[in-house]
Amino acid sequence: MSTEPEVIRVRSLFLSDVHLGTKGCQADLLIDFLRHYDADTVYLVGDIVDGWRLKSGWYWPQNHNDVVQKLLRKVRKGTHIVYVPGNHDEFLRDYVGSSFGGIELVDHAIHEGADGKRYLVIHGDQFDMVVRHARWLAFLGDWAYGAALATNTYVNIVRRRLGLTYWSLSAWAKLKVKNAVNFIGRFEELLSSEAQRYEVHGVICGHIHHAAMHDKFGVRYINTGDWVESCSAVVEHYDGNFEILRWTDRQVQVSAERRATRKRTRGQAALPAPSPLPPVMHDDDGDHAAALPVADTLKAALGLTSSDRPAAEGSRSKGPDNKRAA
Ligand SMILES: [Mn+2]
Repeated sequence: MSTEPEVIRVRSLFLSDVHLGTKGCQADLLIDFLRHYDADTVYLVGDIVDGWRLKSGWYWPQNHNDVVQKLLRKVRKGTHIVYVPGNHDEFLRDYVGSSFGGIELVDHAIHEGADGKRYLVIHGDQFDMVVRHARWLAFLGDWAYGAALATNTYVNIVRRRLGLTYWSLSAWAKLKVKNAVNFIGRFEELLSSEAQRYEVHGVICGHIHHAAMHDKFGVRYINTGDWVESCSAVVEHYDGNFEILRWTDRQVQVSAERRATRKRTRGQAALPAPSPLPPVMHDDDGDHAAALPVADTLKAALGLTSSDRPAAEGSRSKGPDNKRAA
């Protein structure tokens, strides 16, 4: 097909904070990105599906489903996909050690780069509480640090039970604009020290929706950004170099290239128009494997299945001679 983009193959691809299931998710841009990039290994670094939001109101448009199908298709074509759940998709933390459609769910991962350097791959929400109270914790020492990490998880379990949304560090930091830079710095420093604790060369994370790559804190710090605002991803090329890609920038370039291609194609001798094909699912890549029922699986994992199912038909309980108490 003439409109098929030239695919750039990379060694690894890191994505986080896609927030499927929310209106803010830039699913179309992500689908376009996934058409342009293929990788040996894809790491999904948390908050890919927003379980918190889905639980309070089901929102699952076709293009969100397409993102998942696109990833599953990559698995079928040989890509190794590793999913490290974050706080918004923490319901998947119950499934760590298993896999979904070939996507491997893990608590955290150690990525070995082309140059042999090792990186801790973790979402990063585990450090919210520590970032918030960094000064106190530094004063109180290791014990308090450990306690804060535990409290972070506990507070959010309680909030979830109460039906409250996850307390979001990034949203909170944004509200306190003056301090946002400080919070980002603290987060980066903490994640870097976590990498040192693991005795690896760096950390690859997400969570704060702020793509970055530097060595300010003694190890390499890489944040993949998000697909709500910045539409960024991190790739590792075959030479071991990492690169942050911002698809909102690239998108402009890509659509210009596409327009140019279309113009060139139009200039060629017109061929008789082929008869239209019947629509085949929503996968335009000629892969006709049965689509996995992603929405049903998500509902089941979120515990939404039973309440959403209509009552069984043909039930006698509605019959007039049924005298059982309700
Ligand atoms: Mn997060």
